[in-house]
Amino acid sequence: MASAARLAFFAVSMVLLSSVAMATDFTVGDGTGWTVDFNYTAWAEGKVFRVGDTLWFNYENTKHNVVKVNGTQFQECSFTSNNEVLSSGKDSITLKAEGKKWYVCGVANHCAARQMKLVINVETAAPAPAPTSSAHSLLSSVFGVLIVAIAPIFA
Ligand SMILES: [Cu+2]
Repeated sequence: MASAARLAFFAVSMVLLSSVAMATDFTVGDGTGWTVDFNYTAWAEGKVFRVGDTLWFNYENTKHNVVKVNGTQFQECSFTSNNEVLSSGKDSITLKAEGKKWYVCGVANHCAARQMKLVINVETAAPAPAPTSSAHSLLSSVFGVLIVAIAPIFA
């Protein structure tokens, strides 16, 4: 029984480990980065952004920046000195709350004329995923072992 109990403990540990929510890092524009004439709407399409995930903006900081704006400012490509501006060239933004987030480039006409604008919808943090198939099959096999180990006791 001792080894079966150890196996069961191991299986439960594996399931617990696999249910730790995984945060995702997104590089905006992937290999292209944050630059002019790239369709960030298309880039964001189909991606699921969740609280805890991180956006990375990679760009030449002499040519671009990242301005956090609201929906109206996003539509109009207008913002004020009150808007937060990131300008390191390698900026990370960890998504802290649900809802829409808007980012534009504040340089020249990059927002209005060169597509440097990104809107995403942030969803709740990832729910604990179902056990992965490997952990699941491990668990099943451990139950199998347990039953085999226990069955003789009741036989
Ligand atoms: Cu720009």
